[in-house]
Amino acid sequence: MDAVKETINNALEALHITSASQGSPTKEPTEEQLNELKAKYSKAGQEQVFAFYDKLSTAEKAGLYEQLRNFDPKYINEITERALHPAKAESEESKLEPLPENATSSVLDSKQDDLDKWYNSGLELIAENKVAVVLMAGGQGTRLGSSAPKGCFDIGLPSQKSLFQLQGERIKKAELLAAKKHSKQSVTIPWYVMTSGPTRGPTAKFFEENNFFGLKKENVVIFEQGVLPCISNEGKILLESKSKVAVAPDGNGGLYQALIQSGVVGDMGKRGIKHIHAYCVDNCLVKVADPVFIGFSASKNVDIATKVVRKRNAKESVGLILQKNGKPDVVEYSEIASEDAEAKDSKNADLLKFRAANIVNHYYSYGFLESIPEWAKKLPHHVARKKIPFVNTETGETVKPEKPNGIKLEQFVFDCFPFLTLEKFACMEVKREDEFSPLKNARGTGEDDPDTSKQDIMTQGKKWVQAAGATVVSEDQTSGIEVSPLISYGGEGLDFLKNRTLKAPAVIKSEE
Ligand code: UD2
Repeated sequence: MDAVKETINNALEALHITSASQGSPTKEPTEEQLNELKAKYSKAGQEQVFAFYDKLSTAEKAGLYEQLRNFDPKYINEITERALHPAKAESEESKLEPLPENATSSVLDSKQDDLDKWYNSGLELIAENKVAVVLMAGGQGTRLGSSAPKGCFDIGLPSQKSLFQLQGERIKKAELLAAKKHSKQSVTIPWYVMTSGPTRGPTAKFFEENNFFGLKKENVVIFEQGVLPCISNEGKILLESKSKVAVAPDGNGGLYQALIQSGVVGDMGKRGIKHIHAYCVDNCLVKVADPVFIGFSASKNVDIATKVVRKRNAKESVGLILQKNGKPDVVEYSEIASEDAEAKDSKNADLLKFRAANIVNHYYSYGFLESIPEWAKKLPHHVARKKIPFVNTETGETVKPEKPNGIKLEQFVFDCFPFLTLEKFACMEVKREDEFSPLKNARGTGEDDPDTSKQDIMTQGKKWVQAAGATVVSEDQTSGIEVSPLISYGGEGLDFLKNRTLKAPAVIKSEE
């Protein structure tokens, strides 16, 4: 049986798909190992996790031991304490300020030749195989109500393409544009896909079934972020069953540890990667490996750059990029004080003072990712109060709570921004209708849902083909044109449509 398992694991390994837990452990710990672990948990006041241990089967004992061995209960207590009672830095009440003008650039009012310069230098860096992409796809998409990973979601395009497919094809097109411009045989933009426990299997399967969306499978690396135990309101680690700790993904800030522990940063180093684009899976308009953004960030010689759009209104659920104590920072929508969210620009009362909306669209220098081990442990944890099903360790019964009974600890990907000085940070404002349409809510919500995602893609494609000289006719104004990313990355290369009349809705998937 082990030989077969070995063969399967080797095959998965070769496909860059290693199961996080290489099959569940079947070996029970020795008496000494068990007692050592029990002592560690008792010392941290977390001995309740062993409440049912003696009555478990051998496999269950091995599984629980293996899971508990991977946590440090003392560290869990520390981060819980810090998350629940953040240390009030002496200048905690310090004012939040928008970023200074010189830390930001806006595509909205950049000169065309700047945009062209950034585009061309970005394409050159891609052609030199120095650019990689990291996709954060560990979120569980609870608000969307779909059980599958968000990237698998079909937003209803005529092509029925998923978000993963759109993104994979944009990578392919960026490679082709760079190769053509620089007369290269082939160019590679490696795609590192971060998943979490719940999304790993289905994501790996979806990529396999779709043949990596036309990319070479050795250039698509699926890796997994860490998990953290769920904690009761009394600070106790919760059990999901008698033999399993309740855990949750450690937030998109878990990206940094995962990049190191999964060997992704090492792999980037081997490939000579210097510039990394990291983005959020649910934005159907995302410009993956955007040459303009890469060129802009490289030209500023920064460690981190972030794309923002203008905040829709004071209530929009987006983080706000700003400065705090002279450092770049982001205040999440779940943590912003309403007076800050509502504050108006001192020079223009029609504008929000804090309007640089975070869209989880970041650039990193390779050097910065190499420095992760120096600061990853300093990344704070945030508290999400949740209803967490658990086993009562006194009675042994499973409880499905009616109201939040505990917390999930998560890290935010932008919490490392304050580790930089403003000189090593840049911010690029882009047009919302060109680059941001998040899929957050279930169909029918009317905002940030599958229909708004589909509409934004079709409207963009219609704008592109009209700009190329085509005429679009349609029964109703809202129907648009889907342009395959393999035909056009950002609206370029559509001259073949000049003087053509297109009946919307339609898909442009070839150049005939
Ligand atoms: C995120 C941003 C918020 C704003 C908004 C815009 C963070 C912390 N918050 O809020 O500021 O930009 O998006 O749409 O970035 N993810 C993981 N692992 C996890 C949790 C999330 O990979 O454990 C990924 C998730 O798959 C997605 C991205 O991180 O690609 C953002 O996650 P979300 O959609 O849950 O974040 P949201 O909408 O609360």
